[in-house]
Amino acid sequence: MIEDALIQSDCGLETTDKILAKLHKKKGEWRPILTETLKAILSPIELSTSFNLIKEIQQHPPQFPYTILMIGVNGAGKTTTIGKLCHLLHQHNKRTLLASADTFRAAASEQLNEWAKRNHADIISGQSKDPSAMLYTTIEKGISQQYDIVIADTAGRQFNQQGLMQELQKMHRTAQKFSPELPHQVWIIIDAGSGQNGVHQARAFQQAIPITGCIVTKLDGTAKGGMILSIVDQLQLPIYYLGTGEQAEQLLNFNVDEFIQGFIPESNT
Ligand SMILES: Nc1nc2c(ncn2[C@@H]2O[C@H](COP(=O)(O)OP(=O)(O)OP(=O)(O)O)[C@@H](O)[C@H]2O)c(=O)[nH]1
Ligand SMILES: [Mg+2]
Repeated sequence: MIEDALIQSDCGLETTDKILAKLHKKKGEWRPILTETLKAILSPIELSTSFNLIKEIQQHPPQFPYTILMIGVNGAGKTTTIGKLCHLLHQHNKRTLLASADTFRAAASEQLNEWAKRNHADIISGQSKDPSAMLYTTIEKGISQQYDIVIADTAGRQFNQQGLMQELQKMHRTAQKFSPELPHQVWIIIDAGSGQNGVHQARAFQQAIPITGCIVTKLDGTAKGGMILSIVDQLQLPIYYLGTGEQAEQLLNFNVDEFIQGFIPESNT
């Protein structure tokens, strides 16, 4: 029964087997054992529970703006999540500069511009068709005008589109031209509804570009979020934020204990 529940929650076969093996080894009430097992799986990313973007910005050396690349497949929620981050940053009086490096569609820039305007972020858009050139110009301005943070929106792409994956590598190299520390973060955005496919996406993107963390969106839908367990179990990627709706405030910090509490059913049915 637990096996069905785990698979239905998108834990995936491998991670489900691992959890079941631990449950079978130990005797006693299943609930505390399951809690302990999930805690052990999530232990490599325990620190992401205390991740605080505002503190990170304050603590990193000020010569460069804190720089984040947002990547992922089409429609995962990259642009929306950037909008939510702009909201958070503005609340903490941080000056944000966005790079609209999704140069594929005019509508992509408009959407990001809209989020920027509503949340008092500045944006560079439309100056070049080359995403790397856009990123370069943005970081350059970020440095000269002493922005706290630069966030780059990228076009959605499928991981088998080699040319587009190389474009991400080029963007990464472009950021590194300023300093080997840049970009400070490369975050992959994953739709919770994509289930185990989300884990494949993260693995494939990870092979192209050094991902530093993950944001899982659309947890307000029917998805149970078990894929978070497999992302951590199989890829050891930290989860930094969860998206729980389309509004600016609907972004939660990831918290291991809260996640486990929400994941384990209240009663043994
Ligand atoms: N319910 C819900 N919808 C979300 C969430 N995050 C994003 N969305 C919606 O998902 C859709 C796609 O979001 P975008 O932010 O445009 O996704 P994207 O990754 O930028 O898409 P592309 O640029 O086309 O690759 C939009 O309708 C968003 O409103 C979330 O946490 N919950
Ligand atoms: Mg987008």
